[in-house]
Amino acid sequence: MSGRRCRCATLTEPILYSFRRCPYAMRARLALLVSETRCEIREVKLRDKPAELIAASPKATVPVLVLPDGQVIDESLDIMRWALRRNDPEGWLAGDDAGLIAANDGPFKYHLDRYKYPERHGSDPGVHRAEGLAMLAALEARLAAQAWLCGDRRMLADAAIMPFVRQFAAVDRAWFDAQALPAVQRWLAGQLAAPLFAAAMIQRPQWRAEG
Ligand SMILES: N[C@@H](CCC(=O)N[C@@H](CS)C(=O)NCC(=O)O)C(=O)O
Repeated sequence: MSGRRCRCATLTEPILYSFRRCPYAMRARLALLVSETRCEIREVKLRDKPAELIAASPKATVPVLVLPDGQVIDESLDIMRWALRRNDPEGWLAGDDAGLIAANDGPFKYHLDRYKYPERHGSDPGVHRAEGLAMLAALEARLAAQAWLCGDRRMLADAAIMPFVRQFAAVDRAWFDAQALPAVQRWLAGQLAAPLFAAAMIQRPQWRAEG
């Protein structure tokens, strides 16, 4: 949480600056939906960020949530936890496995980026794919023993990590499907098929300030 406050016109519901395909924004939207938090979702383009987003959060990453009182939350996990502390009908906060999420957001994301975008990083994608796969083996071990990362139902860790595994899988779907990761593949497919994910992925036109 940045502790910043937005000097904007009085809001009646929170505003989420979001980018549909961003995995961080995706997990924020999943938590906002499951917590039944009404908000206005403003779809932005990363190459054409609105001034309102930058004014609210100068680091200008998405997602950014601006609350009706002007408080700004500009870290996806903080948005998830904020929303779920308000209302947590599925008990997601019981599955807030900070260690697992940190491994995803740190090393797994590092290897994902260097596998997915070798030209940006000057990286060998095969090396980083292998590192990512080794990390997925740890998830496989958990998911072989229980249906979800923290137990027998979806919780915060599942929603926080899934968008990154989805990206990893999508780089080369045939290769991913051929790996010995049956539990991870089942876990991913289950989340992608869920109505919650469909709701989180609704397409919206690019938001522009009126006037
Ligand atoms: N730690 C941040 C990371 C958010 C992030 O890096 N989002 C990317 C998009 S997936 C972004 O906005 N990057 C800035 C840019 O591309 O200009 C969070 O969890 O919210």
